Amino acid sequence: MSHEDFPTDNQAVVTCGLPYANGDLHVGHLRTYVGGDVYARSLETLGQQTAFVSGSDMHGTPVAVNAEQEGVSPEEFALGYHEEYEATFPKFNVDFDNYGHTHDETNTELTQALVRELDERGYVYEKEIMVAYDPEDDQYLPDRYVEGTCPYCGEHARGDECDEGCQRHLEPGEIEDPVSTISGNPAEYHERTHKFFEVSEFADYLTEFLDRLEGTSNAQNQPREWIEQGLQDWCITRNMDWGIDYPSDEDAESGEKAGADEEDLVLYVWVDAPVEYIASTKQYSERVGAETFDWEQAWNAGEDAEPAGPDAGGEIVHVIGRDIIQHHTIFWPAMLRGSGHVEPRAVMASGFVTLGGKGFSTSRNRAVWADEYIDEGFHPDLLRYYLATNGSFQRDVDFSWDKFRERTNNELVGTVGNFLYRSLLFAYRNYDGAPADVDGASDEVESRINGAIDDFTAAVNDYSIRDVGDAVTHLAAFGNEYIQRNEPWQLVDDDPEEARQVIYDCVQLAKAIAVLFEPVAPEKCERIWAQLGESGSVHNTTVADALEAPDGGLAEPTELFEKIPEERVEELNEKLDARVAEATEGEADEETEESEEAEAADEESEPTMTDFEPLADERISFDDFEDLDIRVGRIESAEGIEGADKLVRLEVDIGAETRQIVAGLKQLHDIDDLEGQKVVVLANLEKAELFGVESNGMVLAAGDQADLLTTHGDAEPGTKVQ
Ligand code: B3M
Ligand code: ZN
Repeated sequence: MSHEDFPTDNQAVVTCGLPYANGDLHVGHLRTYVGGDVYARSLETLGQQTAFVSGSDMHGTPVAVNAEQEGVSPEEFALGYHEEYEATFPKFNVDFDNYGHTHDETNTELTQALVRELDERGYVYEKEIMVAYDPEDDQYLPDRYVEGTCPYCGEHARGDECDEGCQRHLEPGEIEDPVSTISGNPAEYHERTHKFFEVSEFADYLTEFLDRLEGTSNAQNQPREWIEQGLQDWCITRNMDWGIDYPSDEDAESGEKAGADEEDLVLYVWVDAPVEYIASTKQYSERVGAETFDWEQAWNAGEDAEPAGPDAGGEIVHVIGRDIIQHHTIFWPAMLRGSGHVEPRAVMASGFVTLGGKGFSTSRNRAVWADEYIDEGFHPDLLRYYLATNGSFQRDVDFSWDKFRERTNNELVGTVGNFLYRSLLFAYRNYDGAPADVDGASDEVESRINGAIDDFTAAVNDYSIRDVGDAVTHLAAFGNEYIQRNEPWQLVDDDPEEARQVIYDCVQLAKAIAVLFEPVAPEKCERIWAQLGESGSVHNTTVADALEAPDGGLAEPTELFEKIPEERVEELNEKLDARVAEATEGEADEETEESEEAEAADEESEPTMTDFEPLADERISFDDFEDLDIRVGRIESAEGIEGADKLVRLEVDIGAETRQIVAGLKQLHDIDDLEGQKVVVLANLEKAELFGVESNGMVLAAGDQADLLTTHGDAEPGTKVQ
């Protein structure tokens, strides 16, 4: 790995957290997979050699408990969902180079080899611990087979995690008042010998690792706290038979089934699940050949590998949900380090998705299911755009059909689609393609495209897929402004040469949009590519192609995106409400909001919390605060900005002067109501340009809806806020 900017000369591996093979996928789940796919495609667009891999998580008690409740074997149960996922991801253009599962031979072998390596290097020891046991059913009760009281906060908790209280990972034997989730019988604690991985040995290493780690800031800050609180060693075996057997010494030589003599001792699911990242890369390598992608080089998984230095191997980027940060920034890097593998370069941890402001609830059918979305006839790229660009990756996003419609209609239809259609149609009708006899794009357009490439590259290096999308919508908004300003429909008669230049520029912009928007909207961009008469697939292009001369010939343009009518949204909202009502029919009327939340929180690894971004860890000094020049202002005038769905150009009186400020306010505020309002302005923010308009300061507002801050007394414009 390097810490150089992308693209580097190394191979990159982008992974997505493995979905537990135990239920249908909904829009909430798709955020991580769409995010990973957009990121992997963006790296490729920068020219970075990349493998994009994942697989289904087949083992563990989440799967075993559900299978038992349905009366089928865990293998049959999990394989069914695995096949469903394998078929669902491509429907959203989530295009893994390899999608495996944790129960296959590759993962079994690599997991056992990795554990053996940890053992040989002295990081594994045995310890007697108390394990919950159901005497009536004669069954051990690991993890989610047991529930009880959290020893740390006293809340009701699952055996492996305090999901309703303090969110801690719980080790076997920790939960108090244990009860079987299968039979409801009270459990006893029995003493059993288990294997422990010495995570505590890695505290210093992990502290340094976190300083190097890139990605979203939540993935760096939270684990620092856990390390400070002291790391516990980690029990890596379980008393059950569904899972990968703990490798015994003899197995290494004889290759026989491991652990036969140990009573049903398998590896904890969180040991073999992340190894699937390596296994899936290996399967990809084996399919395409090591010349194309060398998994061993990427993961540095040579048999005699010493602990790999921070610079060894490929660029590993893990894309996950924020509920599994601890596993990816503490346990997994320690496992990699302790077995001679490469450390991750970055962890991108996404926020959850809520539905109309509330949590998804699969038992109440309060969800937009992945298949349902497709069956409703919506194009996958619309949802990709929504999920990828609706807020920063680490924040929670809300999905609602209303917002989905609004963003599709304003941004995809109004900005991107509109520019492409009007300019390509003009070119097709007047010149039968890109105008000939033009000596390349104008300086202005070339520099705009270069600017978009710079923004795109910076976005990838900031791990911000939202900025990847924004780089393109801004370029399209510029295109609309450019064509409007130059009025080629007038120029065709007045100045035909100039008209040819303007339209050539527009075709060049369209080509650049196709190249740079492919990571977010791959299928739609293939269509633009075909309309542009370009050969091959836009998937195989890189940023440099954005400035290559257009092919010349054009196919007859058609509209790329369609507006979603308001009635459609009403219909979809009604359907959802009816479904929730049906699912909850017969439930007591007096059911409170609280119990709904508790029920929602009970869902398996579901994004259910409508919480806020965590409070910033780092304190700033009073001096730092004093550096902010915050003033009372009064809005003198307000007008919308063409091509931007939320932005408003304001003239704001801040006492000493009147400033032009661009603010995203249209979500909540009517433009006509803004004039005369008192606002709070950060006056010494550096200037920025938004949609081609200079913004000189920032108007403060709360939340995604941009609820404007104001004053309540008679503070005049210019008054300092302190
Ligand atoms: N199967 C899913 C979860 O806990 C879990 C992820 C494994 S990633 C290696 O959200
Ligand atoms: Zn707790």
